[in-house]
Amino acid sequence: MQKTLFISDLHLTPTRPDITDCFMRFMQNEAIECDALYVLGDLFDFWIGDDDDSPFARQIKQAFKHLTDQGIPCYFTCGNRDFLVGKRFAKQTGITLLPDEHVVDLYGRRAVVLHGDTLCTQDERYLEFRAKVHQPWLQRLFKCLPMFVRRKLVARIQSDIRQDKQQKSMDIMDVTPSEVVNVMHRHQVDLMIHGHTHRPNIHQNTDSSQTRIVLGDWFEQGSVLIVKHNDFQLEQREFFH
Ligand code: LP5
Ligand code: MN
Repeated sequence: MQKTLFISDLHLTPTRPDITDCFMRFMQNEAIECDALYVLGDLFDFWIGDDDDSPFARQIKQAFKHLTDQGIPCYFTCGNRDFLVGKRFAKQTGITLLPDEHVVDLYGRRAVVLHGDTLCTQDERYLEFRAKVHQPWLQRLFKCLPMFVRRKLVARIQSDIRQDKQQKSMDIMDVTPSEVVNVMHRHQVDLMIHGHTHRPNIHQNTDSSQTRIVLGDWFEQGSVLIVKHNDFQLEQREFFH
């Protein structure tokens, strides 16, 4: 049976081996049988650079390499937590890096795929922050720092901005409907697939016949979108403790 799989928002980290185990099982048993795997951002809790050669980083890279070696194409869109995944990671794993917005053909139906953070246009403070950390010169500078300094800096910034996020309303952190329409219109598609908001759902707009599929996060269970011909299923995968 032909199927394409989509995942996002795993937030993999060495401190959550239950998530990593579920991901490894998914890669070995499920992804190995699909036509293509799309990872739509936030695979990692934070990615500090492609030169991360820790056992944890190696384990994840190896899982992708195994898949792509078997001829399964893997596509990767960067999220707001792993925007430093780059060419070296792609080369080491065999994945294909996608731009922020990308159109895919899913068994004859075209869909725009993206992480989803850029759809939240009301979250102005986040978009300002995003513009800052996406500056190439700043990224180059960050990658020159020793690993332990990068880790410390990230932990520091994460704890500094946690309060800022807690003060935001749920509405501000959801997608802006008009931006969803804009992006679909720009790409001339009636289907959008994204993650980021952690609000898994299949939104069907009956007026415009547009569909927006939101992937789920991997905090308490795994979450996978399975696409077959004209069929979309959001499924969960259990964690074992
Ligand atoms: O990921 P999630 O769902 O928790 O929250 C996101 C937005 N938050 C982020 C931050 C990341 O999670 C963690 C980033 C670690 C920083 C590492 C920087 C290393 C430097 C690299 C340099 C190349 O993306 C959150 C959104 C939420 O999604 C929903 O959409 O609201 O956004 C924020 O909380 C951001 C704050 O609002 C911004 C606060 C401004 C603070 C300014 C600090 C300046 C730091 C400059 C960096 C050098
Ligand atoms: Mn995100």
